[in-house]
Amino acid sequence: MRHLLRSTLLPLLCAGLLGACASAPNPNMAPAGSKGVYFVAPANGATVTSPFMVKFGLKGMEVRPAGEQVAGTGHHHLLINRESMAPGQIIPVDDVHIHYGKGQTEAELKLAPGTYRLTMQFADGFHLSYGKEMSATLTVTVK
Ligand SMILES: [Cu+2]
Repeated sequence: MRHLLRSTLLPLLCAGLLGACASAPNPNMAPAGSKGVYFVAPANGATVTSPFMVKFGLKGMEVRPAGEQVAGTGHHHLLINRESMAPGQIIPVDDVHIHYGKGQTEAELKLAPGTYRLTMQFADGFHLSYGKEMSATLTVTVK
């Protein structure tokens, strides 16, 4: 009986999970489209100890330090407990909008214990958002 449950329910469970992935893109995987961003680390739903490393993945565009607007390039941002920003919106500089304007592709993040929504947002050399298409959001718990 136990064996039967495992062999019949597991594929069903996986199919259900895949269905969920289709509606909400996996923030840890390069998107299917020609461009996008994704978290190399941490994993969505992970529990981490502060400080922890955040690693940024990028597809279809190039990282370049801030200061100049060059087509097809930009730098990473991390928005804490914020969703993606509309295309052309300037990303503020404050505690919950962190700029990686030197062109960093990874960074150490210090957060107080709690559960957070982290949004990667790619933006051009003048910090103007490339919009939802160039963002990824995950949940992480800091213990
Ligand atoms: Cu910026």
